[in-house]
Amino acid sequence: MGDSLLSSPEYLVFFSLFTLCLLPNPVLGVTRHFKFDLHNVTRLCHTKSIVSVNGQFPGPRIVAREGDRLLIKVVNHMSNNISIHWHGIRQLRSGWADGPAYVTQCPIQTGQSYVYNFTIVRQGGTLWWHAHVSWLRATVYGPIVILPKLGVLYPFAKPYKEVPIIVGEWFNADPEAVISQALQTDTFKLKVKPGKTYLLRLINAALNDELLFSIANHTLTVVEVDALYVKPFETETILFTPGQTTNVLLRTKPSYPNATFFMTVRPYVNI
Ligand SMILES: *[C@@H]1O[C@H](CO)[C@@H](O)[C@H](O)[C@H]1NC(C)=O
Ligand SMILES: *[C@@H]1O[C@H](CO)[C@@H](O)[C@H](O)[C@H]1NC(C)=O
Ligand SMILES: *[C@@H]1O[C@H](CO)[C@@H](O)[C@H](O)[C@H]1NC(C)=O
Ligand SMILES: [Cu+2]
Repeated sequence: MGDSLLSSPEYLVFFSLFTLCLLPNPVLGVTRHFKFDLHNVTRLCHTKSIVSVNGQFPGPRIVAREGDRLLIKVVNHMSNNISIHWHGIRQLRSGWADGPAYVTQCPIQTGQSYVYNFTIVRQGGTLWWHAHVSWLRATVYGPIVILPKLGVLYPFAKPYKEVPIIVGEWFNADPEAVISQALQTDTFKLKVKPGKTYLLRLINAALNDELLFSIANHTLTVVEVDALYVKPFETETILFTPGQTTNVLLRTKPSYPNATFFMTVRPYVNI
């Protein structure tokens, strides 16, 4: 009689491809440990206290390679109950580490801790983490940088330097004011060398604003969106919505001594 389904070569090829795709490949991955201590801090000359991780705002940067396991111990020293969400991480078979309070876990109560345990599978680029309880997301967030596996190259030319840029909102007198800030600085200036390629890891951590990002007299090459590498394309302006991340290449001018170019971020306004 005819071949049975199981002995059909097409089926076998299909099946083995399928299993290859489904199994995460942690062979080269390592386990990375992080500790997040949640406290109140003051910032930007105001006595207003905000919640932060390890006293930093924006919070600490998580840097890992595709295939790595992350063990992140979050200790809550505040009066609020809290949980942390790893925005955009696929959480294959680790849904309980995703973080939304009352969805995948109870919030971490005052004085308690919780260890998030997950592996980064087939993702690369930039993501971010943030608090996932009420308004705390406004100040509790930071970047997740996912590098390729050891020995694997980016699917584009190696950049001269990498710069994470988190765009958030700061609520002082003007609640609509949007500030752009590099890690650990209040105003953001990027000093660059001529004729080099910089990889900008852009994160929109604003609560509500779609943002337009551009650099005067320069085009940007988009190489990754939401931790997936894309076919590179050029654009003068990036539009990214709250929660979105993107990696772009910035090629600096070959010779422009002492020139300054404005880097602008503004909310999209539809009048
Ligand atoms: C932190 O700041 C908030 C708001 O200002 C305040 O209610 C709280 O008591 C402070 N302390 C702790 C330990 O959370
Ligand atoms: C934190 O959670 C506990 C247990 O659900 C609850 O009793 C407490 O009121 C919560 N604290 C705050 C500040 O919401
Ligand atoms: C993390 O999860 C893996 C897979 O479920 C498990 O083998 C490991 O023991 C966990 N580690 C910790 C510290 O919970
Ligand atoms: Cu999110």
